[in-house]
Amino acid sequence: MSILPILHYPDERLHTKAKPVTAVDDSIRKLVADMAETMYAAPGIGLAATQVDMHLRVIVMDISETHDQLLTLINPVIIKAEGKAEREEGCLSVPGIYEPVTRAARIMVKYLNIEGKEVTQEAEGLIGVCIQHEMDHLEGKVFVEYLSRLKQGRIKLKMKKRARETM
Ligand code: K2U
Ligand code: ZN
Repeated sequence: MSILPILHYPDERLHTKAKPVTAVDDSIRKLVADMAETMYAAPGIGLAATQVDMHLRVIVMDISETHDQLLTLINPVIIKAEGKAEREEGCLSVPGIYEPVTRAARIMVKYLNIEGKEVTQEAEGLIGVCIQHEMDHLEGKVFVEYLSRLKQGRIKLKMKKRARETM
């Protein structure tokens, strides 16, 4: 397994729309293993393939306290979304920035698991927010795009300054 580099906003590659997985094969299982190692090392509770410059519809998540409950979502589709809920969000691609985002309070999501089996499950709270956040990444959307233009501009400048300082 490998720890993969995570793209940082405003890297244009974060705005790539991910393509569906056509077969849950060894290459996908290797990608999932590398994404999981990368997520745990960050540390984070979710990671989309887009963030490691792999533009396939794959998400890994683990919101457990013990960091041993990995959830893999392949070709996820939200089939129902209800209510509204605001929550402060962060993002491994926008380190150090935390801002409130309003999303659906409850969702029903259909996806393929790591065995290639179709699963449909309801999600709310932190897992619901994380799934919506990660699925945005697969669409090429970063959570700061829900903020005002002014805030987005300030964050972009801050991230570009930080990138220059670490060169
Ligand atoms: O996409 C990512 O960068 C992963 C996020 C997942 C996430 C974002 C917002 C809300 C929940 C999950 C990272 O894990 S950000 C780190 C983090 C950790 C705990 C709670 C919230 C954010
Ligand atoms: Zn993110």
